[in-house]
Amino acid sequence: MRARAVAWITGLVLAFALVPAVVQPSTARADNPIVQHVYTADPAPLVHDGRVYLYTGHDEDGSTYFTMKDWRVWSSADMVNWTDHGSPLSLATFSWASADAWAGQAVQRGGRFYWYVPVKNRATGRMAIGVAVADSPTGPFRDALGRPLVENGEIDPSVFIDDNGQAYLYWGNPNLWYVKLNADMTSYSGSPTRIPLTTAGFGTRTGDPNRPTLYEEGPWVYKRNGLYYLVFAAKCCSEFIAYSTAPGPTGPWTYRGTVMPTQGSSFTNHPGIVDFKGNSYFFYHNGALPGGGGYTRSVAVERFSYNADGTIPTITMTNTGAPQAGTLNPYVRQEAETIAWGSGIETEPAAEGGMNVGWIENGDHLKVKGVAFGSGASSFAARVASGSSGGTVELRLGSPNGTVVGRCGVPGTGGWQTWTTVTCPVSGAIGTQDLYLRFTGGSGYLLNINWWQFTAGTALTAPR
Ligand code: FUB
Repeated sequence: MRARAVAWITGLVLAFALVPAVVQPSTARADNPIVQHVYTADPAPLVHDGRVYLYTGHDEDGSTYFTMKDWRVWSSADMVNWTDHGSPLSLATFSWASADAWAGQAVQRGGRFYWYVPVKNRATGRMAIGVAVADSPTGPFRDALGRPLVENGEIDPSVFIDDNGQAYLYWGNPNLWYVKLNADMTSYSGSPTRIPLTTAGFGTRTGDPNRPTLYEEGPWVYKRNGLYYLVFAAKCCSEFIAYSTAPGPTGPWTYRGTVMPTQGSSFTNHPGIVDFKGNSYFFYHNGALPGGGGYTRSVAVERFSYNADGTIPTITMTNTGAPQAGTLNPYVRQEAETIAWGSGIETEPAAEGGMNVGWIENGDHLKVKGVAFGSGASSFAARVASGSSGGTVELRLGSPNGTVVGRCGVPGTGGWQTWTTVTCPVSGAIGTQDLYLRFTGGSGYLLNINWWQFTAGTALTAPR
């Protein structure tokens, strides 16, 4: 998505008009949706080693159907600054898959990461569940089996590992299925079992005799305080998120009501719930970006607290998102693709490894939220490349037009992946601030940036 800054802000205002819960006048306060430079859908969060990893689908720009070809991974240590890890899983990973990179979930077991996804089986033309495996939460992922794990034409796998080590795979639309996974996480015991879709278990749908309950798709299963939760997308095609609970992983399920009402311009929604750093978070998707809608969705997050009896409160979509869980340390290397809000930028794999921010034009910016400068920074370093004549990285506080605390010139380096490190003095960066990297220069693409880092201390030279 190569949104330009002005069109972006105009579109943002329009988009927020579509989200009735909260209307914020300033882009500076917007942290939902989580990602601005591509459309994302079907969130599946996973907490690992002090970070939350977010596995999503990827809606193509201008899409008019669920023509999805790859999945994306993001991660955050604070729920507001999200690092883009690119696309370590795509249809091409599964030699037997032809289309429909739809809603999946990744789980960890025994130091490995297993990502369960629905895709269309080229040979049968039916939807099947594949499983990919990696040694790291960000991949690279490879097809674990070279064939579907299970196939019955239904979608949206969710995997839950109980305290006793037994893992369960749930999936389904229009039915709801489970099967017990073996400890290898890539095979199962017994046959897929259909969970009875009773109105007591999954609520009452009116108007569709073929679907008497609210269950539609997108199951998300977990356990909290001995109670099993099955959160799901309810009632196509203006979906809301509902949930059921049970005393065991296979039921019997009791319908508990709405988690998130129908809101926004996407006719689907999709749940993901985790606890992180002592709080609970609900992930979902909507159509809140410019150009957004039912096939151009974006993932967002809200913090919530369970009621004392374990029920889930009603959660509404906001554009402010979750409060920041901690601060960001500017005195260690930060990836440029760690972003709270990006305007006009894109990302791509960097020749040096990881991702870089690119397609930067005059006036584009990155917001990094809650940067803990403490008693002050003296200098800034950035890893940059430019296949043109370069530009300037302005370091501003509070807003894209806020106080300038540093300016770093970037020369042409002879190529968009020809990297060099530039440094410049910094003055006035004190306390905890929202940092904006604002890019200026001539016309066309200016520069790429791979990472940045401040040095603590007192500046000898004021910014020019
Ligand atoms: O993203 C494609 C499909 O839309 C997912 O599999 C469903 O859950 C719905 O979100």
